[in-house]
Amino acid sequence: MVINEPNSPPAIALSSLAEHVQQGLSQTPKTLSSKYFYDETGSQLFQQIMALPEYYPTRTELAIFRAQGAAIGQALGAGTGPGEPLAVVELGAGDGLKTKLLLRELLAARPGAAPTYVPVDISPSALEGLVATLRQELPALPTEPLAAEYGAALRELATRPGAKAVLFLGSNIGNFAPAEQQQFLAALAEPLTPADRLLVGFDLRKDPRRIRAAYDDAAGVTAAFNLNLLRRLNTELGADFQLADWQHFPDYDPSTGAMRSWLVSRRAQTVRVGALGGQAFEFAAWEAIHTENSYKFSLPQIEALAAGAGLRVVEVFEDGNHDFADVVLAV
Ligand code: AVI
Repeated sequence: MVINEPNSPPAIALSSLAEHVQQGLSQTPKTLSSKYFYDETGSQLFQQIMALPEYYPTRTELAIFRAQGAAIGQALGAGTGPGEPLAVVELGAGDGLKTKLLLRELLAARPGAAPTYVPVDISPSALEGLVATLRQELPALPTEPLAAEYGAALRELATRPGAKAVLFLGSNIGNFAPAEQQQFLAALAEPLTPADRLLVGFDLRKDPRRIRAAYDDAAGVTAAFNLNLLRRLNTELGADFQLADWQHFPDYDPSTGAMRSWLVSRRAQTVRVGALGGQAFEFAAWEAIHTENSYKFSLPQIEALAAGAGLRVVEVFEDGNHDFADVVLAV
């Protein structure tokens, strides 16, 4: 987008981040997307979150893969002969820690026809780290990393020939608003053939206090992760957010499964954004910016979501506590 104002010298070409901030902070309630959490600092903070005692999803999904990795690997390759090429496309791969377990299973089950791993992530630094560890740990695995947003991953799926196993783990699906969850699954399903498989990780509904604590850890790492978004706007867009004037606030609604995070303004204040020509945004005392959804699901809800996206549930893998589910889907 280009803004041309009368008498203003050169037009300002806005980055997508600047455009997003202009739109998000002009609406009511104000909102910024969690997809912008993941600059280098944000990705590092997310790594720390995944190791926090309160943040159970990552270690629970890892436990599912450790206990049932062989069966999951089999379910993913079930539509494809062992000699046929298979691409494992992972959206939001991050450090790939959990996926390596599945990749090992697929490599062992397909001698002479190693799957090609296509990790897609918005963070180039996270991908670089992942590719470096894969080279050491799984040297036989052909890897084609893609530093891009989910839209590019969908295009990759639509154009890549051959059988595919698509991974969308970690309950990343919960970061979408409900209407978008179905739309996104439908877009993932669109290019798939009946031989392809989709594996989606869903964080399940549970004790609301445990859920809220996972997003409000005692060490304050999740607060730093949320606040890092404002630091990023200061650094990249020349905004003047005073971080001490903002408070991380998570809230969980057990009636809808909506886990939401906010940044709350501790006082009335004006923030200017250099990249928007110094545009000012007013915040009332205790006004909130919505920054993240992390929806939690029930199994019937997952079935309905899949059906609405044109997918059928092939198999469900859960931990013994029913905290998390990895669901194999097919068209
Ligand atoms: C990446 N995503 C699934 C995480 C979640 O649980 O929504 C991001 C996160 N936000 C706060 N803690 C973790």
